[in-house]
Amino acid sequence: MADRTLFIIKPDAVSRGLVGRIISRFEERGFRILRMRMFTFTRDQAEDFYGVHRDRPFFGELVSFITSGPVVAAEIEGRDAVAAVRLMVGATKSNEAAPGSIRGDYGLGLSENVIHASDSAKSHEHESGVAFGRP
Ligand code: FUP
Repeated sequence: MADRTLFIIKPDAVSRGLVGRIISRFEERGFRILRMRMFTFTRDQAEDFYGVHRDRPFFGELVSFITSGPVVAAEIEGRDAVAAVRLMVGATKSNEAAPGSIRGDYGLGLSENVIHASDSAKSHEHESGVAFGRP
């Protein structure tokens, strides 16, 4: 199915100068960039973005990390976008992510895992509302 998803290049990857390389991977894989935005999450935006994790013990750390510097959000379109992009991103923990996946190739830790990608059409809708603003 051709569909859409969203990814966020996190502050660790932006500060390490990995933006171009990461975007290229998606372009080379045939995804089309629909819109892209560089910004820094406010605390309120981060708490909204990661709302599903609100009651988890790592929530505070997650919010401080994602607000710690600029991110690049992109909405992309292509075949099986949600599932294919999650596969390209790799496992949550960088040390468990397969070589060849983005986290497996660049990730340095659990918070510092380079990239976020929506895990469903519903989270894509919610997350792109936070990242790009709701109409
Ligand atoms: P993912 O979908 O792979 O980005 O992972 P999750 O949605 O489960 O987690 C979101 C973020 O929370 C991860 F990128 C890293 C962080 N996290 C922790 O810091 N500790 C945990 O135990 C699990 C996730």
